[in-house]
Amino acid sequence: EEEIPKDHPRYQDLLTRHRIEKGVEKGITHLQGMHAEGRGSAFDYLLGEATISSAEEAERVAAAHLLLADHPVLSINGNVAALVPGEMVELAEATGADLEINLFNRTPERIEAIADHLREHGAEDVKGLEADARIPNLDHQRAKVDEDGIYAADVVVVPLEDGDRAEALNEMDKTEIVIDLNPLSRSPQVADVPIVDNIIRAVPNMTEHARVLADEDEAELRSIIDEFDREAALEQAEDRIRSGEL
Ligand code: PTJ
Repeated sequence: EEEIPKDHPRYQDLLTRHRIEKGVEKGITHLQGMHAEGRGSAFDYLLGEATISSAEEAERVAAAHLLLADHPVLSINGNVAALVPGEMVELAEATGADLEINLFNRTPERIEAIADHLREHGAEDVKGLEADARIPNLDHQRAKVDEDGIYAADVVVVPLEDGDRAEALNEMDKTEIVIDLNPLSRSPQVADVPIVDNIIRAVPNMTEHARVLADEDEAELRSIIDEFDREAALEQAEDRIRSGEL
């Protein structure tokens, strides 16, 4: 990371790419994660590589949900672990959430490598290793969850996956916060709170909002949540991408 000059016009993009490459080398990120990164990078380019106002608002709403939750869980895959390990640990600490590894390409080796990586970044308790429960109506590896983790959660943060798990979690009546640069991918389309932003910007913003909102009472947090319009947030992101106006 030291090799990338900070004043390079595409510094953040290069940094992201570099972290994913390192993740693959370390056995954390799946090779498919590089394709996922390429997709994300293209959408980020169209968004001006900046947090648009509807995403900023969604990040604040997400923080309010996490603070109000009885049992919030942040889901971690190979891309998330490579890109924002320390930032996820900080968000978990600021909101009292658990961290749970959940992989599409699940192998014991990757689970171990990601758990170690999160611990190196300060995580004390990492869930997802037991996988003693199943998300109903989902027939792939992402269905494997911890009974006292995602299975029991009331609010779940689901970053960087275009898939059917989001829908299956919705059917379990969980509140879902999705981080995905593509507003048309399936997960943000079904999320209660779609955050169309780069995870590199989104997670520190959510932590910052959580710290600011930590002392608010329940009624105030509820009103922040009630004022949020998920359709409008998705629409603003799509309009921005289609218009090319930054
Ligand atoms: O680690 P595993 O085995 O669980 O596999 C994880 C990947 C990411 C490989 C798997 O979930 C996958 O293939 O995902 P998709 O279908 O490519 O979806 C990833 C979504 O994340 C796409 O919609 C991308 O636009 C989006 N995305 C990629 N990078 C970022 C991003 N969104 C926000 N921030 C990013 N940095």
